[in-house]
Amino acid sequence: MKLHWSPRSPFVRKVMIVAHEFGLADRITCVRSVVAFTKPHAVLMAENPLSKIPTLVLDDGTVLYDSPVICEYLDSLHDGPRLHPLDARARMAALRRQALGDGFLDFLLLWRNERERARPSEAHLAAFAAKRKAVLAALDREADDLEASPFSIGHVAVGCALSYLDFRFAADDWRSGHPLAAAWHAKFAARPSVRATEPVDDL
Ligand SMILES: N[C@@H](CCC(=O)N[C@@H](CS)C(=O)NCC(=O)O)C(=O)O
Repeated sequence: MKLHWSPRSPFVRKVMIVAHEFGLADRITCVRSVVAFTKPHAVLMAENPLSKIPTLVLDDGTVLYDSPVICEYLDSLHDGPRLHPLDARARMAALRRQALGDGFLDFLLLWRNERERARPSEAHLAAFAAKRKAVLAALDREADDLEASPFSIGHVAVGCALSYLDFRFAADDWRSGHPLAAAWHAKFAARPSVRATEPVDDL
């Protein structure tokens, strides 16, 4: 399998964490693909017209995107405990948490782009800050339940989003005021699959 990949992308990291959890990383050939909102990637777009990573190309040429789809595919390739539970209630909790983590990442990426513009929009920056506050408060409330429930795709997404704060918003002291989320994240960060996929600013 070929993965359009970057060591900086939190969405790619979700995929690689799933791969490492189940011993699938060796089956994936990572191709460094440099993407940016403002620079559509012509080669990548031949496989994913959205010009986004992660994009996975299977050996038979089938193309899969985005990260939820790729993660669910990888989760079908092993006999271990599923990251996408079959039980309806547990599955909805896992998928909602994935939506929360992915949605958090979506606006963190937009925030990063906005603050790098010559004249950032104050309204956008204020909206991102309000959402950050609400998401972190929600995660702190959920932390005990995250800890108590089996590791799922929701844990992967939430963990990657919190780790992305450390990577790209290093001045954000998000742990203060959110001790339960911080404690949960410390355990997440210690997993071998998470340690094997630390982000690297390689360019
Ligand atoms: N919903 C997508 C989001 C992927 C995404 O936004 N990836 C970023 C890199 S971290 C990207 O490709 N950005 C390039 C662009 O938006 O043009 C997923 O879950 O895979």
